[in-house]
Amino acid sequence: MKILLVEDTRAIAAVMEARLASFGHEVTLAENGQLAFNAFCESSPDVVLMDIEMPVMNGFDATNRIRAFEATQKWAWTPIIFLTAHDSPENLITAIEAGADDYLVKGISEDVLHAKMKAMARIAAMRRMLAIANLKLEQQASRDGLTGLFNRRWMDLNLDDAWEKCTKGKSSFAFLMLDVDNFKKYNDRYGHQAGDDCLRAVAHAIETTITETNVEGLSKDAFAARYGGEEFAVVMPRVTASAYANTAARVIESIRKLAIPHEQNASWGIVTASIGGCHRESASGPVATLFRDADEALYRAKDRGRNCCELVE
Ligand code: GH3
Ligand code: MG
Ligand code: MG
Ligand code: MG
Repeated sequence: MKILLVEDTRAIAAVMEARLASFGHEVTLAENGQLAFNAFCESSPDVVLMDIEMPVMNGFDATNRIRAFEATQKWAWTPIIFLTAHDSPENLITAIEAGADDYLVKGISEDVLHAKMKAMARIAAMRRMLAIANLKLEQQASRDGLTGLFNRRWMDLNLDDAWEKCTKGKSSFAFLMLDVDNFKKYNDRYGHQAGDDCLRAVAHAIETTITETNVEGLSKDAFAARYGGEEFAVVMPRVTASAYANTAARVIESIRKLAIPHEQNASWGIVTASIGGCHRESASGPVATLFRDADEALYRAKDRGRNCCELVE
């Protein structure tokens, strides 16, 4: 376990550090609250043993700063144990009120220290597992199970967010709706399993293209999502009109390039998609107008014969 030991009295620090190390823990030493806070941010320890009276910054203030820092992070709570000179109920109450989880008397026996650290190690291990599980759950909740792209729920949340920021900053904004052409016929001809594989490949092509345009600086913070069924969406905050048109053309081309055979898709013989898009020079008004405009444009692209982009300025 990684322990941050905060103690200004050298003799006490040396004894405790040696003991903790002999139990197999990795100890980082800080001699005041300020250094403790810095060390905390750098080394993310599993537990903090915190002296109270120290120069520069005392243990209460350091605990406050650590808790404030943790509040900006996900699922962060590191046990902080105050080191006090005396065993008294007041000490416990003060420690808990100050944001600590327990206190230890400095002259504590080796056995008790060992046992307390064992209990802390169990909590640390559980916390790590919980953090990993939470991260996995969050990823699952934001991703579409079939394609791995962001799902509709995630898109809605983040689209609203991005739109609001661009509205405030009067920044440009673009939105694309993509629909795979004659996909019902694809399923009918090749089966649903093949249909699923096709959607995965299409999703991957879209995502790769959007990543490339972000890397190239053509778009910034753009993302793709599975809108539902064989429909996908691309959100592009702060994008120029030409970059938006360029990205739409690239996405369509990346799907053609997959060259997935589709005998019943007009004369092309491969899987294609149509795109309807809209671009705002300066974001304003309700976000729903983006969906409406892109959707209408998509219908026009289908009417024009599919395998093309219909873009509104
Ligand atoms: P259009 O060119 O006008 O878009 O024609 P289309 O056949 O693609 O459109 P339609 O809406 O008639 O059919 C969409 C099809 O997409 C029907 C549905 O079975 C299929 N589909 C939707 N989601 C999935 C999926 O997750 N897997 C598979 N295999 N097929 C799906
Ligand atoms: Mg002290
Ligand atoms: Mg459709
Ligand atoms: Mg379709």
